[in-house]
Amino acid sequence: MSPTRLPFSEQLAEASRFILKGDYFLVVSHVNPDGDAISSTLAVGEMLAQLGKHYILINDNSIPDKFVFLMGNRQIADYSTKPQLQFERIITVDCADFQRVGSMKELFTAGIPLLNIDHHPTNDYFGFAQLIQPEAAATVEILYGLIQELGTSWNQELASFIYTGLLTDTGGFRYANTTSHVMRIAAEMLDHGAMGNEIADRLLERLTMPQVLLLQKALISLSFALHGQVSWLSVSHEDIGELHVSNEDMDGLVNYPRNISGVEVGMLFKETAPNQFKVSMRSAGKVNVAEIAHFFGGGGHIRASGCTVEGSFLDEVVSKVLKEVGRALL
Ligand SMILES: [Mn+2]
Repeated sequence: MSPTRLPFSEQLAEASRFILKGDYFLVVSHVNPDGDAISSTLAVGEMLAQLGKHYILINDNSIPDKFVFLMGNRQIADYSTKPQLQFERIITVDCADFQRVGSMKELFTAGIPLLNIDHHPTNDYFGFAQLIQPEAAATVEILYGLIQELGTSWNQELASFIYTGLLTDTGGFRYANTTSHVMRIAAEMLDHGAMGNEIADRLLERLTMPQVLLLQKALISLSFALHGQVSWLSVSHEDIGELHVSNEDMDGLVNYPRNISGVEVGMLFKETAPNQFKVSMRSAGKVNVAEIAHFFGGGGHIRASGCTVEGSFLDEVVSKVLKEVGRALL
């Protein structure tokens, strides 16, 4: 596991050699793709296109409707439709470990050259070559460096991809990862024609009706523990099914407990299947929630992480997680 990390400039040089040497690429990101995953996939596709390479962009899931406007005439194939694949190299983006690609991991046969581009501090350095910078706010911030390294040129679409990943992984340029470097790149992307206001409106402001109806139900479950330092919401498997909510419909829910003053750890318990709960955790700063998620076999960042916990009912899962959160708050 823990790797000798090359200086970023050497990683960039190695990554560009990896790309220049190959001809047929498969570009993949993680299950339930978010703005950074989708934008990174599309940005790598644009780089490969400019370099005259053959490539297929693919995800284990279909792309959520709200991101479709970004794609233009590009496609990200849905692996479940069993598309025709011809490739000799794989590039993964925004995946902390190879399990994150979902069922596509069956394509990761021994010996296939794989370049792992990611910003998660929990990245396990899988693959043949790595371009990993845990200080980066988003995988697209790393791709900005790679684009400079390869000398591919900017256009409105490529700029919009980079801008989108920065915007979504920084919560709209608000989280602690919003560095001056992030803002400088974002400004440069606006100069290259990124449609900043449209991207923010579509990805941060707009709500779907199922999303608001689910919020209405979820708020009834609002709970507190440890003298108000921990708060959470839960959604049942039944509600998810009845309201036909998608994963991205549930994205912002964890922010309600997180944003309450005095709360150090905000959580969302989603019953994704009977007896299986996906837990999203957000920290106000005192607690490293990546460590807690890791304890349960998940991962993520210091202030934002997730894991899946089994249990026959919600209270059982909540008490398992609360025990670890309580320990971290000591
Ligand atoms: Mn990311």
